[in-house]
Amino acid sequence: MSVQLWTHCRVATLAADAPTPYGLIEDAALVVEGDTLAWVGPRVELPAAWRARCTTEQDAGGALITPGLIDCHTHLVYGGNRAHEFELRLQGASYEEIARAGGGIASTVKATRAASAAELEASAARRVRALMAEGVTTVEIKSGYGLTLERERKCLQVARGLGQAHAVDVRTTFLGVHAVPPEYAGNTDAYVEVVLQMLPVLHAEGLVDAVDGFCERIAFSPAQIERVFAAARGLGLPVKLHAEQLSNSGGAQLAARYQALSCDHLEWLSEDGARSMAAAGTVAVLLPGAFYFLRETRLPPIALLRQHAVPMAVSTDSNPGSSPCTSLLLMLNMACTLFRLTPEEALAG
Ligand code: DI6
Ligand code: FE
Repeated sequence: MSVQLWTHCRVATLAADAPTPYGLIEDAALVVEGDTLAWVGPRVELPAAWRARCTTEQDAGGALITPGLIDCHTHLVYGGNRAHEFELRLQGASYEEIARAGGGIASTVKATRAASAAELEASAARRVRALMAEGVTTVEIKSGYGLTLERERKCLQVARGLGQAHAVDVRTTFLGVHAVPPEYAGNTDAYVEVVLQMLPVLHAEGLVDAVDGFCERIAFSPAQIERVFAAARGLGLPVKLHAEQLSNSGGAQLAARYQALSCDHLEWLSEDGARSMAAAGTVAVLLPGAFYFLRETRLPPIALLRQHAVPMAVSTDSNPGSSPCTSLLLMLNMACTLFRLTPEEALAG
């Protein structure tokens, strides 16, 4: 097996107990055995036994090496685009108004339903490759633009296929409760029943790593989300939630009661919500892209998250409506400029 020694690099280990910011090692060495990182540390401390086993030596050209980046919240499998809505918003329409008028997520549902699996795969592959070019090694991909069993399955299969076709780890999330599809307009509870039927089928097919929901007055109520969460946990699946993005509906407390992996967006998070997340170990996923593209003015309560030691993550929310973006590095930048995270918090996130 090949054993490679990499030198002439700085390494940000981000180790929690490191004595330096970023866990930075200035003159570092890495040993890569097969596809495993076998040793990392200051070059002068490389054990002679490891040095002797190295079959090749690589010059990293003075690069800064970080852990692989994780984009933990994307909706990157979809058809069409929403450029027209961007223009409408610039003319003064809000995201919520456009959604209520039948645009928004519903318009992407229409375009996604009309697209073939091959078309969805081709457009999503471009987005995945853009993320990978910036160092992303793990990407979470949600469904939620199909909203029938067959179409949600198609999108989740495309997502799984992207992980097989690219050198990236893909985690899939079933987001059946994303929007009420047109055929159930005015009958949200009946649609929730349909989602409850889809979940065990898609899970049995190995297509679901986690379950998400959109808890908002233009989407699903806490009571409706809770039904889906109870079913997910009953199947042993972890949950996460789009919570407190446009209003405070207590989604964070609900998610925490179901030991959610994360609550995402959180511009309207309350102190009680932050406390619940801290107690449950739920991560706060910050999405500066959506904040920026929707021209929001209310910031997520970063000080509150720090005060209660809620772990923070940063993600693209890559989607055609509220965050048409495939640059996680830009999101790290915006997490600092817009949300005032420190660069170290942003990179760790
Ligand atoms: N919140 C979001 O950020 C995305 N979904 C959601 O529930 C946006 C999806 C879209 O506008 O297409
Ligand atoms: Fe989202």
